[in-house]
Amino acid sequence: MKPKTIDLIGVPMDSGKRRQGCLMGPDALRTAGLYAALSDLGHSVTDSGNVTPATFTETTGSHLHALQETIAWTKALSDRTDEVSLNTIPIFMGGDHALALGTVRGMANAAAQANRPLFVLWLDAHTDYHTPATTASGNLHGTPVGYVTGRDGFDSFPPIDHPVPHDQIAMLGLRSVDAEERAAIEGTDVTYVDMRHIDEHGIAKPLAAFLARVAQANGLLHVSLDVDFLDPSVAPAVGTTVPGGATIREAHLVMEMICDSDLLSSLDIVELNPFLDERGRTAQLMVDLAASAFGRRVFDRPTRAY
Ligand code: 4U7
Ligand code: MN
Ligand code: MN
Ligand code: MN
Repeated sequence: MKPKTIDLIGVPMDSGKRRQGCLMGPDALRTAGLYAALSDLGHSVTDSGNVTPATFTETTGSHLHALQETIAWTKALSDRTDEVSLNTIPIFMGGDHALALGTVRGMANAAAQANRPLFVLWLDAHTDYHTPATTASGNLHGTPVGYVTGRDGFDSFPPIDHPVPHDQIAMLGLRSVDAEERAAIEGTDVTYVDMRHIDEHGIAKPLAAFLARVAQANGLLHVSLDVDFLDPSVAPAVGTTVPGGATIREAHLVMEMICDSDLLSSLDIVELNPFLDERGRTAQLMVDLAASAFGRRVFDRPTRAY
């Protein structure tokens, strides 16, 4: 992989759900050595510090948790992402998954400016396809895909000028989908790949097909990596544990294939809750996965004969 310019952007955001702790995520990723892991691979890395939202006044009486705070973060993050030059790959160090309301909205605007289609790879146990009207938990980290695809009901959020078309989204690792999400997403062209499909056919096939479509369309690729994509036995530092997730090797393979495609234009690492971690192992795993996406290999090519 050719040397890249990478911008580490901390997003100490915790408003997307009630269980707190993701605000420590950026510092846990720093402590686990994200900067050094990427610069040791020959990339030019900057740590731009943390984003802060504008001031907000929380309203009460809504079934949505921390609505105003999440709106403030969405504005701050889409403005920050709008600024990113397409020659730089931002890595958004979360923070919970509600940060993707802002990062994906911002990347969709940046892609539209450059006249290129934005593709989104969603690595998650969940589809995160709720709207404020359908979420039963009221936790907005379950809504970013609903928002960026232009679903109704996000009234006080910044308007979606460039909805991401459903057929430019692939979700891998699914195993917890609410009835309303399932009903809404089944009629769309989203590529949704659940764990059963991965068990049966492997993770490489659907990913290779998606990456080929991105390349074919000269698209930008935003990858959103939710810690709960992985099985909680190997990635315990997450509030929403769902058993039966991706293995360490499946996750590395995804990252290695993303690297080989040379298509990655932005990355979220989200839902890391260091308060729930075991001696930093989940933070370390996330750093190692990021390194795989940026070229870390045992060998550059397989052995010739065996
Ligand atoms: B995450 C959930 F009900 N669907 O809406 C909800 F199962 O960013 C979970 O993927 C959402 O971790 C999980 O609260 C959001 C629940
Ligand atoms: Mn998620
Ligand atoms: Mn999830
Ligand atoms: Mn979660």
